[in-house]
Amino acid sequence: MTTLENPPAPPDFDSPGHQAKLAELYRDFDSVGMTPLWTTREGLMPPEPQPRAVPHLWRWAQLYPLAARSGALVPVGRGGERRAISLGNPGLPGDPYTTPTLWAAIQYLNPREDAPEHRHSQSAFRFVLEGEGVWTVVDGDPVAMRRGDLLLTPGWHFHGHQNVSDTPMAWLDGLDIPLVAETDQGFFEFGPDEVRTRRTPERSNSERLWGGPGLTPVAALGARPQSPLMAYRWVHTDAALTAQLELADDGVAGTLVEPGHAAVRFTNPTTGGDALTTMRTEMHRLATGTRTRRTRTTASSVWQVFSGGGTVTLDGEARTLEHGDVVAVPAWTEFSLQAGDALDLFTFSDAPVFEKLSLLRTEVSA
Ligand code: GTQ
Ligand code: FE2
Repeated sequence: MTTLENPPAPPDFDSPGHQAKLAELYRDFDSVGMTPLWTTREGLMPPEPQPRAVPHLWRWAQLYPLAARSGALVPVGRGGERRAISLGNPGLPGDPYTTPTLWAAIQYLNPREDAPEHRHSQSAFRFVLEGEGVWTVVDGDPVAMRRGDLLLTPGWHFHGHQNVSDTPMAWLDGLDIPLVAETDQGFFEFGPDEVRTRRTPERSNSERLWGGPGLTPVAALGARPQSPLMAYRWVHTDAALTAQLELADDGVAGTLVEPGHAAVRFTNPTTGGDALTTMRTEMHRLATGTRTRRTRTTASSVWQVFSGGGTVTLDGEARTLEHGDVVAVPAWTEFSLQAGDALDLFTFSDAPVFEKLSLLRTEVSA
């Protein structure tokens, strides 16, 4: 028995006998799949996020011609489902992921071409940099896709795309594919091989029901996690951004994010929260010459230049921005924008996920 007066002798940690026993312990841990925290903590619990994803910029001037080449060489049909080419982050080699949670891709449809219907648990949106002529049919509702529009395909809604025009069309797809894949949440189902309607109305049913300003159908009151509105039109987005800047110029307080910086978030009209549950979508406008504060956040994001040009600075490294360029911003990367002339950008991020989990942190510097 040990007593306070008679404690056991401490082991001699440096002795060859001790070292041999320790090596044997680690072998035995390993053979049953045990890993001691004391050898792994710094990788598992770093003092702050250390993303494998890196800041990266893709030039539209390179993306579009490559997508067009695939249009000439690769058919769209059952199986492959979409002519969509992901923008893979160089820090995540082997995975077609733009950030650890987000998929950004260029999708391309030839004139008179269809992409068949399917549905999946992954949520999706389309953002249209330029062009028109494609309708995306969401649960049977044809939704026109035109320049500056944001079109939603929330999880588990059937969707197919059809180009009814004589010109090709390309757009940016955003999905939560990496988040859903890495957490084993994915389900997928084929729909009809032929897109189920050839109608091409100006306005989708969803816009006719939900697209009035502040008007909720009484027959459909109540919060829904996903937005029932499938299209957010450029005419409204543009007007809202213009109004924010004009009102600020008129001395109205509280219209801008910061001086010269207008922004709108695309929201779910039944909750006021994000339009999609897993991705935040926003449009930003910087007045000529505006420089944003430097921020970093634990959300990862993707930005696309919609119009104008300027500079993005990521962890101190500045890159010029031109029409259509796409930028990946990993978690905790210091980020700022500078407008040359005026600069409009679309952005999406995984912020709603980490907000719900009380993990989201954001720091703003000067
Ligand atoms: O348009 O349905 O970029 O299912 C990736 C997966 C687009 C789509 C993508 C998809 C889609
Ligand atoms: Fe899809």
